[in-house]
Amino acid sequence: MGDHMNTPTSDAAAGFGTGETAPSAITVAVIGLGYIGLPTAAILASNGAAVIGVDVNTATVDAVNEGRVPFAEPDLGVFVAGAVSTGALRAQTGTPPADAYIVAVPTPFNADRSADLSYVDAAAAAIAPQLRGGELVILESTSPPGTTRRMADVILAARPDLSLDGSGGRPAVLFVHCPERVLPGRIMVELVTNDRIVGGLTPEASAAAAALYSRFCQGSIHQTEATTAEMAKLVENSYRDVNIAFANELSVISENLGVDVWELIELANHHPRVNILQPGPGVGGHCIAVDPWFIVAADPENSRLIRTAREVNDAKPARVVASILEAAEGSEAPVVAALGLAFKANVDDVRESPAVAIVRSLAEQRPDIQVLVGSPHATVLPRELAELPNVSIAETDKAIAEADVVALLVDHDVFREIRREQLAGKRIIDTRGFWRAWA
Ligand code: SAJ
Repeated sequence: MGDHMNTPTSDAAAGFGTGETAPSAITVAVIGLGYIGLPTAAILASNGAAVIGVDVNTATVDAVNEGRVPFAEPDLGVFVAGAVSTGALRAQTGTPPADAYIVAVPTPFNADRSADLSYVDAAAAAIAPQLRGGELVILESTSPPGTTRRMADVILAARPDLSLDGSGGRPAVLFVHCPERVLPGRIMVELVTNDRIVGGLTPEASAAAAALYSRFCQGSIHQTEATTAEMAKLVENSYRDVNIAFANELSVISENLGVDVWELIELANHHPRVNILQPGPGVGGHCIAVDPWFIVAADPENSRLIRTAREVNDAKPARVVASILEAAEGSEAPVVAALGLAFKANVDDVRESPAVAIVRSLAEQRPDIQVLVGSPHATVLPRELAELPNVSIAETDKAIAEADVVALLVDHDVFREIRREQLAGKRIIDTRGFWRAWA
């Protein structure tokens, strides 16, 4: 492991860019034009590569070919429109021949929380017939340990005339894992400024991938082997999950002891080696709430802390629902204002959002409770909530005015405008410590 850390760019990298000279012409196929694939395709196309974006969704392909972006991400539209207009970027549904392939397809989890690798397998099967030898095949999708090797196995099983390392006189294909760590909302900036990890199945593969990314990445590019690179991404998000779970566990213990958890954490954090994160209504999003399970699945017996952290964070929404129900006791036909639906502050993304889970559970358990959702970023309810008759969306001030119980679920900045008088006489469930100064 790590035996070829920081190896200098070798001859194998020739053609993939970097060095003192200007990057040579290269064709890159980016498979999967989602939140990661499309920005990567656009930035490569803006840095001298001829890029072909590949997606199964014809609406996505059409949008890109018209220079449009099918989802919201600052600055991405400018890059895509520019690259399409110069001919550096185009999209299609079929996988073409190319010098390098970047696979950025979804890796969701199955009902048993094992990873669903069917999209990776499909991408590998489509790449295999196009290879001649010498190409880079890069997996960017967040993946369980061993997935890069699995992708290589799928491809080399279909192409026994090729190899990993040129053995037996068969041309080599360069397989690499290169995890993305960009923050949605800042993708076009962080693609350029973040450090990257490239983990090849061979040192030559790592060096070639480092050369390709150096076309646009201004951060350090760290070379390692594939499983370490796969684990690095999972470990970063698990580290955060475990630390948030510690804060969430403290919030439950503190409530039982009658202690203000935010004051407790603030005081403990005065210690020079203590830095506790903030408790909340649970952990959401499509990364931190998902990735730790890939580690648990890889070694269930030895990942007790990581699994328990997930369970602690996943248990938090039910705890919030119980607190809201307790606060609603005694009101006839109670009205609850639920403030915020997103998975975190100041974004509109509701994927795996604990706030959505809380509203849904509350409304399903108690049809007699009216839930008014005050959500600055949403004008319609997400699908999970839309069919519930006792949930509706309302302007925030109106929701508060009509409520018996006000539950703050997301710490959006706009909620700072809520005045103390508006909350007078209301029972408050403040999952983010937003109003603790008023307590
Ligand atoms: N949260 C808390 N308390 C905290 C911090 C966060 O309850 O003190 C909650 C948030 O409200 C949210 C969840 O955790 O529900 C996750 O939010 P986040 O801001 O911690 O992370 P994400 O999911 O937006 O992005 C993460 C980032 N990873 C790390 O910080 C290690 C990002 O760099 C990754 O690129 C991204 O996951 C990803 O794509 O994997």
